[in-house]
Amino acid sequence: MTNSPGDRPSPLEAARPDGEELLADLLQGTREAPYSLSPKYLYDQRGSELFDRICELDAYYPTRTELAILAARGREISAAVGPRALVVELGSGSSNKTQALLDHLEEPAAYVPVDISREHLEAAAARVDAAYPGLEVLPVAADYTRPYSLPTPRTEAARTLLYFPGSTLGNFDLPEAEAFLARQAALAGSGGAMVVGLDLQKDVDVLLRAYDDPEGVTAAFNSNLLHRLRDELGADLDLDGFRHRARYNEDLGCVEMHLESLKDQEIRVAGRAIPFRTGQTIRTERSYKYTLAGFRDLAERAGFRVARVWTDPDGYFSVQFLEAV
Ligand code: AVI
Repeated sequence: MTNSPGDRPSPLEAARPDGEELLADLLQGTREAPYSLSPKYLYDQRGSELFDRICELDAYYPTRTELAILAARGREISAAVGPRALVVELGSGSSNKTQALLDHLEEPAAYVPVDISREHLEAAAARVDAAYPGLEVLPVAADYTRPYSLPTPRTEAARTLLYFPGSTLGNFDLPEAEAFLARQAALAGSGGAMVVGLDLQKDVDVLLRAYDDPEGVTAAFNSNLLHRLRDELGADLDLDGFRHRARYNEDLGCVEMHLESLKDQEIRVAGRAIPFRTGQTIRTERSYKYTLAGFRDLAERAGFRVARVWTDPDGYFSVQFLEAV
C-alpha cells in the first residue's frame, strides 16, 4: 500500500471481507476485553476515500514526507537498485509513488503490481502503460500477505526489486512484520532487494495529531467502522455513543486507533450483545513507528541486510533499501 490520493492500502483490504468474515472477526475480537478488530475493515469504499483525504491533511505528515524523500533521493535509489530490475509493487499503489520510483530507475525489466483487487490492478496497469510506453506491465492478482509467484518478464531481469512504500508494514504487528519480510526475502531470492517506506519514532504530540487531526477526517475514517457494522451486519448500535481515540502505546512503540464508548451500552448483532462500559474501547488499528536500529534488527532476522537508509531532515520518515542475504 502506498498512501496518497488514490492509494489503496492493500494488506489492509487484502481479505476483501464479506459480511460473514466481518461478523466472525467482530465476535471473536470482542469475546473478552480488551476488544480489537482488524484494521483491514477500515477500507471499504468510504473508508478508502477517507484514507485518501487523510493523506492530504496537514497533520498527516507520512505521505508528503515519503514523497519528498523519494523525489530528493531518486538518483541514489536508482544507483542502489541498478539497471534492469523486475519492479514488483506490493499493492497497486498510487501513481505518484509508483512514478517516484520508476522515473528514476534505469531500464526496468518490467513492472509487476500485486493486488487482490482486479479493479485496482487494472487501473495501476493502465496508468503505468500510459506513463511508460514500452515498459512491460505484468499485473498479478494476489493477496501479497500470502504466498504468490512472480511472472517472467520478456526482458531478462538483473534482480527482483520489491517496492513497499507507505509504511504499510507499520500496520503489521512485529512478529507478523518479520514473517512477512522473511517471505519477501525468499521471494526476491538471491540478489533480490526491497525498497520500503517506514514511519519512524518521533515526538508523541506530532504522532497523535497525525492520527487525530483537527479536521476530524481520521475520526470519520475510524467511525466508519460503526457504520459498516450497522449497514452490513444490521447491528443495533448508537453511532453517537462512541468516539474516535488515538493513543500512543509506549510498550509497543505504536499509535493505536480506538473507538471509545461514551456510556454503558451494548452493540446488538446477530442475536448477540457486545457489552461496553463507559470508557471501554475497541482497538481498530496499530501503526508501529520504528527506530532505525529496531528495524535493522527485524530486517536482519527476516533475511535482509539494510544497505541504505534515506530520511527527511526532521527524521520523521525513512525510505530503506534492503538486500536479501
Ligand atoms: C495505511 N497506514 C500506513 C496508515 C497509517 O498511518 O498507519 C493508516 C492510517 N490510519 C490512520 N491514519 C492513517
